[in-house]
Amino acid sequence: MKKKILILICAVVVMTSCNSEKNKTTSKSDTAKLQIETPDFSADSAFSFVKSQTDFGPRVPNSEAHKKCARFLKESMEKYCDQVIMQSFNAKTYDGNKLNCWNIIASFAPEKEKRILLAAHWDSRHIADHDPIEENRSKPISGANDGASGVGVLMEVARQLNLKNPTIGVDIIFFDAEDYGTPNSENIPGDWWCLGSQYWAKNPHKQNYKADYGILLDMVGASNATFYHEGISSHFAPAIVSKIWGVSYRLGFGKYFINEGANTITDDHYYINTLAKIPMIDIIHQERNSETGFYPYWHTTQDNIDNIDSNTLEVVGKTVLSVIYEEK
Ligand code: AHN
Ligand code: ZN
Repeated sequence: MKKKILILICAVVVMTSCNSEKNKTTSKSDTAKLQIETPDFSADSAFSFVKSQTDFGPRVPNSEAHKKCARFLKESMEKYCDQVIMQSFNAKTYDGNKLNCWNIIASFAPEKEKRILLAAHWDSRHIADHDPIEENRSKPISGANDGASGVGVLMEVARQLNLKNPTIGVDIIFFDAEDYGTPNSENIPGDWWCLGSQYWAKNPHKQNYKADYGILLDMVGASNATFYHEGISSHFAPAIVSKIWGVSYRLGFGKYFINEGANTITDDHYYINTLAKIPMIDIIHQERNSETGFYPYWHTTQDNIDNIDSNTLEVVGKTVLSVIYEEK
């Protein structure tokens, strides 16, 4: 009797192990198939890149946190990219301040002719001027979404490009001083937003720098973000908009990347299009029913790491990576 039970147990063990072996094989080949269609992109890694930035505190130009974060971004990108250039410059603000700034330019295969440009801004806004609570409006923001999210996605993109090199060359620029524009309550004529991209467009890191096109990420980390065809993007680079929204739809991200027009935003890509003459689109979270047209915590103290959703980072990262790997 005991022997019979033992045999039975052995048989069950062998059967289940065979079975699980079979399942393993099936799921492995499934994964391999999926990998061809969707590139590897770790949402957790991207999230931790966002958190590392916000852990420094608000990255307002001239602050200690800003300086420390610049160093962190430089050293991180040096691990993944072939070349990193720190482009330092001074910028004059709407209130007569002088800011010490850096555009951080990281390149893959800088010698290649055919290349694309990816960008996000790494500074965070000095004032939460859209905060519902009056006392908060003079405080700086954490900028987890507005700034750090785009940079975090591009850091993970860089980590993946280092693991699996694309055919084309890629430049990743983290622009400084995008968000030091005039307070909501003031109207001071002048180009006070996007100071880093304005500087780079007039002083590219390389003479005769060329890229086929560019992709800007701005506010790509909120839950259920909605990315519409932004106005400047559709005006200067309609074919790039179609390409990117098409890739995203094929990956199953149609809930995020919506094929409808939306507001025109003065963002870094405006200066890359008009001054550097590189067609660049903006993947930026807009909402039809919010007061500002942006996500509800825009330029408030609530734009912090607690309101970052790694699913959104993943959707954007996988879309950008697929676009890059499809370029030959
Ligand atoms: C304007 O509100 C004119 N531009 C906003 C661009 C921006 C600010 N993106 C992030 N923060
Ligand atoms: Zn902003």
